[in-house]
Amino acid sequence: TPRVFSGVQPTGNLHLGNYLGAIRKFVALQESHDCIYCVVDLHSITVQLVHDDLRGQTRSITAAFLAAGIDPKQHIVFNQSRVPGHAELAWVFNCVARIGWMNRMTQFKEKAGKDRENASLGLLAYPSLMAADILLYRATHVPVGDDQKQHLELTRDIAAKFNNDFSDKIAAAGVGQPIQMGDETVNGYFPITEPLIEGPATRVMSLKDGSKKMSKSDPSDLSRINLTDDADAISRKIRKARTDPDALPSEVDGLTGRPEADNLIGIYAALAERSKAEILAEFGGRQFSEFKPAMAELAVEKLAPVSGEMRRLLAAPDHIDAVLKDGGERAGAIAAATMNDVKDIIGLLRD
Ligand code: AQP
Repeated sequence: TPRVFSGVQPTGNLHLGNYLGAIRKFVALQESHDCIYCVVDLHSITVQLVHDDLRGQTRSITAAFLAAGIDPKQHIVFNQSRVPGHAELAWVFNCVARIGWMNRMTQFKEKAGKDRENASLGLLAYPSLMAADILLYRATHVPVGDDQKQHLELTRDIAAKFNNDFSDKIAAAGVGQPIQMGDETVNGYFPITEPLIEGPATRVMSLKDGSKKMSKSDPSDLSRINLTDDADAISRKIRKARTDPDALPSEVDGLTGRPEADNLIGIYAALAERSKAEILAEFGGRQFSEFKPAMAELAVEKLAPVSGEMRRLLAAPDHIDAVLKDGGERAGAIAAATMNDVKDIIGLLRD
């Protein structure tokens, strides 16, 4: 079975972008794939080192996974820091990757801001840890939002360079496997991971600015719908969402140059699990004042069961903790086997 890996950082409230761009896809992939879903707590200290309640945030993301419908028995749910292989393999990848590759990452440039010299070394190396998360399980597919595309390309570059630089060692250690690289099949160790970035909500934009992605770190809470918002908050935020003065177009082409309209229609389509064209066939010609209440009703209908179940799970977090412990043990067994192979390939002495 193809293996899926993906992660979410425990840095603040989950929003509709995280849900539609990532978590809901995680749920769908369970049917056809062997899935590993991780709360990437080590990533969460790259921007802000000290957190008030990192444990609580970690449990909250786990609750969202479970409430959305991820089955932790059939698949694996755990928090990253439980499995030492993530940090260990990231070190190896720090030595595989080149500084220039990291300097080119747009997320680093955005998050480091103007004072780059003062960003943490961890923030620069973030993509290397992300590559380790994925390749520790030799995952073949990674469902993510569009913002992570560049990091996944880097993961592919790291896997390819490792396979290439160590090709003789991989063969000598007897741990190679056929790896598809474009049209070619080579003997390598790490797969060249395929990103799964598809559907109408790969990049949900801010409700206040159609040119910025919806983000946990946006200072304005009105810019995003949080998974834990109640019906009133959801309706208020949608009512206040920025729009242009025109009526909705009847066809998708009519959304060109109207980023806010495009975003709201995309969100509606994703929530309804229908295409943008179908939504516009229904709402074309109508004003936002008619569309917004319908959108709010749909958002509440889809999100309320998830947030209700999250609250229930978080009220007595023993179950969450047990899921993470069990998931950590099962992930740890896969990771340990990979690390043994990697040590053998590199030539690090072990028992
Ligand atoms: N706006 C978005 N639209 C679609 N998908 C999104 N994702 C994030 N924002 C959007 C996807 O959610 C997953 C988890 O993200 P993360 O928490 O690991 O990292 P992030 O991308 O840094 O999330 P945020 O909310 O935007 O936080 P900040 O404000 O820190 O940048 C990923 O698959 C991501 O693609």
